[in-house]
Amino acid sequence: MRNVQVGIIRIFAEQKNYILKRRILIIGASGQIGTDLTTQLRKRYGNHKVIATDIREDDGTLGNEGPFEVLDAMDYKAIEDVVIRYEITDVYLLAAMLSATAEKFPMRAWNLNMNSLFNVLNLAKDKKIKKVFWPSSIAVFGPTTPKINTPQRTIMEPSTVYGISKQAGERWCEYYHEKYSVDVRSIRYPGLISYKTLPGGGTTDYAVDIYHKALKHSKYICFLKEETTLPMMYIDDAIRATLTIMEAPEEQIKVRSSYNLAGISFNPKEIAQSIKKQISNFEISYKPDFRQAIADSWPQSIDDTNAQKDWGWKNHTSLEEMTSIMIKNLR
Ligand code: AKB
Repeated sequence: MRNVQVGIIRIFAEQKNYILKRRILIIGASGQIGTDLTTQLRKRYGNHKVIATDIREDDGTLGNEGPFEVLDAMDYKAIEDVVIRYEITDVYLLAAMLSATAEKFPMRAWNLNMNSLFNVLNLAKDKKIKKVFWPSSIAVFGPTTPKINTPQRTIMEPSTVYGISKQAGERWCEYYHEKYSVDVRSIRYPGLISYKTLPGGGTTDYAVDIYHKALKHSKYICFLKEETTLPMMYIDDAIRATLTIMEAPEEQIKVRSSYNLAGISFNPKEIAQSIKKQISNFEISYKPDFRQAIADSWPQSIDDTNAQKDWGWKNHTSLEEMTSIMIKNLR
């Protein structure tokens, strides 16, 4: 009995120590997820405890709020140096090449997406950091995957360079957790929609670009066909999911590859209709290109029962709400 009590006290003391000492490193902080995530993490834990880094110089946004460093996600020594200097405990690795760009530069995409992950997983394996967040994607699924309500565990034969790298990454995350007890947590993000950054080489990015063009020119030429339904999510929901999974007690995280996450599903015709309600002269036309094949290989909707059960996930923002927020802020 006494041993159990001593054990519990020790776990609480360790947890308290970790919370007090928590220092966060974000790699790829200037991208779509990083821009919003850095601000939210700084609000939660304090500006000086969240170190934003990116391969590009800061444009004055993140560096004004707190520490910012130029950092190459492929450079293990440089990452290790930042980890030691700032006494980092948690790393969010957001640097990656997205689906459309990765089709043009397969080897560069593979090298960036995989080597950056190994750099961070190895730091955790060697106990230099405590916790890792790594984003996966609906791109891990492929043409042979069931398209509607795609389950957590199902056929996964991705047919894109990006999808292959994310699928391999998921296997490595699970492996490092099983073999080396690395506390790595991950979400399969759907297409994300936000207003703070411009589209960054993804296939779902049409759903960001469409708002910019609607406000500027009242028209948009879509590179996907009108009926191409894809899983999507407003950025605030995605950030809330990321913070929730990272703050959940370790034993609640039962999936160590990556969690399915459902938001809203819509196609170009439906998003255009929601924009037209606010910009009545808005017109959409369609000119599908190579990105159509990528979109056709992905699911239309996602079953996220595991995320709901394990760490209480629930999406909030609807398509209509998202359209109002996007138009108001971009205006
Ligand atoms: C992309 O379109 O490449 C990304 C994704 C779905 O991961 N937004």
